Amino acid sequence: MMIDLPARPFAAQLAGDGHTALVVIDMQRDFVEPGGFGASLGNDVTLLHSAIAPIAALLAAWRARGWPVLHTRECHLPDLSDCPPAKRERGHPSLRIGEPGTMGRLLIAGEAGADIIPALYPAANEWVIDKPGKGMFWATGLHERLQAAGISHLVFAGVTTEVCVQTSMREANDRGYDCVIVEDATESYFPEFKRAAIDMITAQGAIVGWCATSSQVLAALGAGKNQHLEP
Ligand code: C5J
Repeated sequence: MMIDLPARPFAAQLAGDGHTALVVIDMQRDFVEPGGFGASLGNDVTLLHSAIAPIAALLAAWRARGWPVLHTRECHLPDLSDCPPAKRERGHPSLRIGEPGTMGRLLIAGEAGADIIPALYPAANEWVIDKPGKGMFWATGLHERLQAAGISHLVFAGVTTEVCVQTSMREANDRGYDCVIVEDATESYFPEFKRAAIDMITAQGAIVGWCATSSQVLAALGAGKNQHLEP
């Protein structure tokens, strides 16, 4: 069963019956809270906070239907063997990846800062994908897992729009997934980059995918209904 979704640049469809996963990118304390990696780069982390409530609403809708949810965390092994110099030595942060901050070592798996913020914490049955890159397919084995689960459509939320969300969505489109980004459920430290990223994704006839608001997605799903109980 397909579900019609009003979207930009034209109407999209989502696959029903659990074939559409909600993808929540990197809603980690290290990006969203003071003292983390995002702040070490000089960013105002409060700019990301408006995405939290829309993501929570999407999570509730997916959970009510029993549809698949996956969360990603950008993080590295404690010995940094999966963090190339091309990433670690980039820019002029006050602290680099792996150095100790107020929430533990920055972007290191298992540290408090690398975990998902409490408001959006994964449920026990949800997938949590630790990724060393910006894109969610690099070095994660995710494509094979999605294929095995019969997932064909992905709805994207999270941070930051033009970095890890956009990279993951482009990687997903190249692998054959139909993708929608949820405009109010994604944020950037740079509002103009968010706008530009969404424009690039949706330009040229949805060259990477579609864009919809969380209200449009929730309305299309008939939020709160459990599709398995009320087909
Ligand atoms: C960044 C991300 N901004 N999650 N990561 O480095 O977008």
